[in-house]
Amino acid sequence: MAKQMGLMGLGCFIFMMVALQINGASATTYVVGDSLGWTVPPNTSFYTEWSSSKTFHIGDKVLFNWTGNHNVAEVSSLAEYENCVNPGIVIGSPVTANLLENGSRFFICTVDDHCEAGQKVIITVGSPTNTSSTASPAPSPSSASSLSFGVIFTVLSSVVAYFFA
Ligand SMILES: *[C@@H]1O[C@H](CO)[C@@H](O)[C@H](O)[C@H]1NC(C)=O
Ligand SMILES: *[C@@H]1O[C@H](CO)[C@@H](O)[C@H](O)[C@H]1NC(C)=O
Ligand SMILES: *[C@@H]1O[C@H](CO)[C@@H](O)[C@H](O)[C@H]1NC(C)=O
Ligand SMILES: *[C@@H]1O[C@H](CO)[C@@H](O)[C@H](O)[C@H]1NC(C)=O
Ligand SMILES: [Cu+2]
Repeated sequence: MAKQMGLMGLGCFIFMMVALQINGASATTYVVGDSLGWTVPPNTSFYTEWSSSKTFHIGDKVLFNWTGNHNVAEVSSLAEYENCVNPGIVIGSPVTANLLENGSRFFICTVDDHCEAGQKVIITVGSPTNTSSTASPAPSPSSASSLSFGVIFTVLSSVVAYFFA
């Protein structure tokens, strides 16, 4: 009995380790703009370049860090983002957006003309949003997850086989 409990513990442990690997144990917090932070950028493509240099995953967070007179507002569409439409609601500071699902989130600063000057960013999780006619094709689904599921099944079958042997 003790031996069986031990085995069960081991099985659960292995299962959890593999499951963690699937979910990507390394959830990352990204500081928007890195060392520049959240401010009026040196050029209007700054945050677009910053964002496209990252690959965001479900479970990651983005942190807006600023000093001085800025804010963060989330708008609901690419059109509102492009037109710097002020939603009338700002998110309190410090602002951390939790990326809980695939898709694009649109963030702007509504102070003065900061948004028009490029203080806005699109955070896309999963397949890229069609933000231009030159939108790159979605990355093909990686074989990594199916591989990991294969590992889970192998491990589980081994544990089960051990029990019934
Ligand atoms: C925008 O500014 C950043 C930081 O100074 C620079 O690295 C980048 O090349 C600039 N992009 C353009 C299109 O000028
Ligand atoms: C936020 O910005 C300040 C400087 O403006 C910097 O000292 C601090 O480390 C930043 N915080 C994070 C979490 O990056
Ligand atoms: C999110 O998108 C990625 C890449 O497109 C995909 O592999 C994954 O299955 C998606 N997850 C969900 C929950 O839709
Ligand atoms: C992507 O955007 C371009 C230009 O905005 C548009 O012509 C095209 O139909 C869009 N493609 C998809 C798949 O939405
Ligand atoms: Cu601002």
